[in-house]
Amino acid sequence: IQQHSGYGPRIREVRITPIAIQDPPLLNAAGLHAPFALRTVVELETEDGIIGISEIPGNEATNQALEEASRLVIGKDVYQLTKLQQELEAYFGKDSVADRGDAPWDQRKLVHVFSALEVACLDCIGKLVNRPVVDLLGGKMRDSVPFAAYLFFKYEGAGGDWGFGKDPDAGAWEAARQEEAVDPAGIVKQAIAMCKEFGFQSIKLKGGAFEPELEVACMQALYQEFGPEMPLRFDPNAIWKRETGLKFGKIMEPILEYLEDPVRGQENMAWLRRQIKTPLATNMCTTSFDEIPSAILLGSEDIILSDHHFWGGLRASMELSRVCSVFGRDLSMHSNSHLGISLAAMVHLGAALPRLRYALDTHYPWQSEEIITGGRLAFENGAVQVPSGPGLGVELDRASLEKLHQNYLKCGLKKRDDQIEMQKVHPDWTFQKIRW
Ligand code: GKR
Ligand code: MG
Repeated sequence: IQQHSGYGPRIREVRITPIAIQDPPLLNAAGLHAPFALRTVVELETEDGIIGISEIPGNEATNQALEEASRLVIGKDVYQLTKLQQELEAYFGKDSVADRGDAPWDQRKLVHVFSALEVACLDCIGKLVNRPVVDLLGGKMRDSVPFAAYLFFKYEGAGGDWGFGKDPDAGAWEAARQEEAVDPAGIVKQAIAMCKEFGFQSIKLKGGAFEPELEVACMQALYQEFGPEMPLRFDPNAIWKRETGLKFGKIMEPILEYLEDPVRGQENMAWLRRQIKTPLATNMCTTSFDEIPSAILLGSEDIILSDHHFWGGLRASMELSRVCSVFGRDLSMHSNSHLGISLAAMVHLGAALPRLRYALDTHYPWQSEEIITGGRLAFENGAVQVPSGPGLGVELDRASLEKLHQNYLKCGLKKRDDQIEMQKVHPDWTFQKIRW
């Protein structure tokens, strides 16, 4: 069979810009967020001057792989995505399941590289055919995509140059975002402020930072405050032992919409899932197609929290939705600290999914900066309208990109390491993948 080499516009240039964005001191199972979160912005320019963009988590090793990948990508037709993926795999090989690492976030390199290139190509294709990305994924199933309030335990501080200090000029939510939240009263206050600002209609609390008793008391306080109409989720990032998952899973059974990664690994998740009624969700134990057979065999989760940044792009996430529906699983979305290019891509995907039962995760309220023209994307009643312009429907603001790139150069961070940040506050603290 003759290989089709394609005849769409070819990629002339790939630009990779690491940026650093202000991030408050948020706590999680692996430690503390640094004052700056890293992202990487990728631009693909075609020979006829069309520019496609994407955004992925920032990491020096991934950026180096992206630089290497650009050499393979130059001269390729933007439409030939499957072939492009095959060529990248032939050159780099594939990430292994173990490459994901034990931290709450995914540390694989190549999945991020491919996702960055795929989303930028889809942005180009959308611009070429004058259609939004959602239409390239099968069309719009909803006009806006609902997100959940994503609460964090945190130390006082605005992050960025303010560090643990506060920006005195901040407005309502911006001021609330800087407050300490280490107990039920602080978490409830954070939830009220975030829901008031963005209109969220589901709430997730990131746990794994304190003893289960305290964190579960926070969930109970949220339930008291918002009542049974507000869906609640809790995510300790797999730091609990089986018995802890069972004890607190049972206690939270009456108040949770779902429980996210209470325990580590598919076997432990499957064990717990057999004993409690609450649906289990994951962005940690089933994170690639290679893990689907064992996930189904064992029955490790009810909901897969996809993330186009590490599931291999937007089309792969659509394929995952089909797999989920075949096996009676739901699909929703995971997030990390991010800006508007990622949010736009998440919204296009969320809008294209045939079934969307659960509001998606987003860290967006924790960020204050932007790299897209027109400023930050708006939430209405907790949802974001699907951008209607061609491609992702968002454009790079070059002045902001440059400013945030300067932040990257100044802050000196090269990859996310929450343990190091935590040790600046508690020198003896070490990450334990199962703590309680
Ligand atoms: O931002 O600290 C964080 C989160 O813990 C993040 O890294 C996780 O990947 O949001 C994520 C999750 O749902 O596990
Ligand atoms: Mg999670």
